[in-house]
Amino acid sequence: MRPISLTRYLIEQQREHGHLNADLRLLIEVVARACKAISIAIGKGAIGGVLGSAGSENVQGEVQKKLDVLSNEILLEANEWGGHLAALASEEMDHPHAIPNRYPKGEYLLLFDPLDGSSNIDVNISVGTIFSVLRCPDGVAEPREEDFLQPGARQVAAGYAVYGPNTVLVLTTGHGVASFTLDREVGSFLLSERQMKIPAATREFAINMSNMRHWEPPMRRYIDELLAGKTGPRGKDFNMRWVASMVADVHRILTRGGIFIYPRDAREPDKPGKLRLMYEANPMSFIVEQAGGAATNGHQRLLELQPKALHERVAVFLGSREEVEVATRYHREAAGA
Ligand code: P6P
Repeated sequence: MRPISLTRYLIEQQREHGHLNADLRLLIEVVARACKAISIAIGKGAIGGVLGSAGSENVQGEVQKKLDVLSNEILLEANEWGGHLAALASEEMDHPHAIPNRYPKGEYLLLFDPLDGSSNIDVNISVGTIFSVLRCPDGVAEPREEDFLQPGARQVAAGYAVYGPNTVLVLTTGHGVASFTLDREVGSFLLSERQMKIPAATREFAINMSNMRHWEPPMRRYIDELLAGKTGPRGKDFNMRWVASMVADVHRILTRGGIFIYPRDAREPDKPGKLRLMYEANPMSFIVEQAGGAATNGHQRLLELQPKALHERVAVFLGSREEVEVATRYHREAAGA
């Protein structure tokens, strides 16, 4: 059986569901092509002169790696001219990026974290690109920040590329989750799985345990029970994985189950969490739900949150449905819900 390319898959999805118009198909293919270029840049490592700091800071006040800046530029340049976007937004840019007047505009808003987990770059650990697609509100010619502030349930597509031992693009357009593996010789993403499914039950959790003393009580309760294993109320032993690259951790969970947690903690009590809602939590939550998993902020379905700011942060509990439900129940009980 001939391998199925991303292009062919998208055309088949269009025929089957009729939800993928030409502009959305173009958007996905352009983003995939940009991820290919990012994968090649990352793959050069130290010999590519792309490692280390760029000597600048992003809107989050984080030191930018050279590859953060390069990945952002690759995605901007790839998406400006196609006529499929009304505007775009990135973790690396303070404000939305307007499509230059010399190019036509389209109906979609693209948001992305161009290189998530970039602190892992210099130690050769998997990193990734995360993207989210919304519709531009009708009648808005020059989208501003508030036009991006739509609940995650309004996404029309979302995906990520994980740059690991192989480069894999994972995509949902609202009809399940498919994965594509990059054939580096041909330069094409080839379909590797049509319908990724997250097992409802799991024995594997992903959280940064070094923050334990800063967690709220229901977070402590949930993790203490996992650590108690067979001897505790859960009656089974659990395993832990933490890559500190959300894309890598989420990809493992999509592949074999698990729960990923980045809770709020007392280190910065005014922040609801570390991860960003618009271009990390929302796209990953859309993908996880489409694969049969669940995603909350510890209290409610993450995709229903009404964003208030482009770079706002959120607590994230996502993955195997049964575990997300237990952890969320504990948080709701503690809040008296
Ligand atoms: P910590 C990477 O910086 C990131 O945004 C996510 O990809 C990852 O899950 C998390 O932060 C890691 O955070 O506190 O463990 O370094």
